[in-house]
Amino acid sequence: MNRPATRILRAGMATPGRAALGTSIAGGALSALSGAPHHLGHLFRGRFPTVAVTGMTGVGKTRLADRLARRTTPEGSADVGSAVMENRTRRSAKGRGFRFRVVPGDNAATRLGALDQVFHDEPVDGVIHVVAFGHATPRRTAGTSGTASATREEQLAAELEDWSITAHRIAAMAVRRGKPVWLVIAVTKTDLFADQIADAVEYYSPGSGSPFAAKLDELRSLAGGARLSIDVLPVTAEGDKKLIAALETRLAQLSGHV
Ligand SMILES: Nc1nc2c(ncn2[C@@H]2O[C@H](COP(=O)(O)OP(=O)(O)O)[C@@H](O)[C@H]2O)c(=O)[nH]1
Ligand SMILES: [Mg+2]
Repeated sequence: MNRPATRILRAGMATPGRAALGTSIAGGALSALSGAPHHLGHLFRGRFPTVAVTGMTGVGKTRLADRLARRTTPEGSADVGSAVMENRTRRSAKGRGFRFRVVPGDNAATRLGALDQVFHDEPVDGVIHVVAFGHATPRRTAGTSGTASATREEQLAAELEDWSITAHRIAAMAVRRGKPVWLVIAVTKTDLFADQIADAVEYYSPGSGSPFAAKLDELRSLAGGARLSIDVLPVTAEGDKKLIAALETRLAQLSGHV
């Protein structure tokens, strides 16, 4: 379980230079401080890498983003599925951190707008695509009672459809962008399938021959290997905290924090 999951790192895709970032901030901060204060917000926003959190409804995006942002999800009050973009900020020591943009999983117009925002208008530095190996919590249609249910096969099919849409957006962004983009496939809810974690990681890994992998391979060839790094990491928002810690370590590496 602690063995590193599939990790594909492209040669020459070193982490963004910390020195370069520091220099531009230091230089800019002084002039902004003495000048127009409204520039400050923009300046500091630039310090934290932005991360899109994608994946279908009920898969565990909000929970995971809350864990990463050290925020407690209100028990009971949390509605599965959200139609609006959720923003979470993780502030860590030494002024490092992340801005997470949780893209709504529901196929509403708001989702399209959110996808445009994170992959086009204000392109993110990285993407956490959340999957749950067929364990997404089905969303009940408003006004109906009884438990919504879907088989694992149906869930995996829905997840695949969701992934094709997102993968195309990521490919388009990677092609357009001058700098490399990273993608982490976060296989969450592993507490629900603790004995199948290796199988799940395999299913979501490039080159594994699964339907999900086929789309991942397509994304890699569209985007170009040097432009995109892909990690597959098992996590859970409910159980083993070591898995979240491993994800955080990887995010820090990918963002040049360490
Ligand atoms: N067992 C378990 N349940 C989880 C985990 N992550 C999320 N959930 C549950 O799955 C449901 C959907 O999670 P949520 O984060 O709202 O999904 P979202 O629609 O993708 O934002 C909620 O009832 C969560 O409590 C996890 O790691 N393990
Ligand atoms: Mg949510």
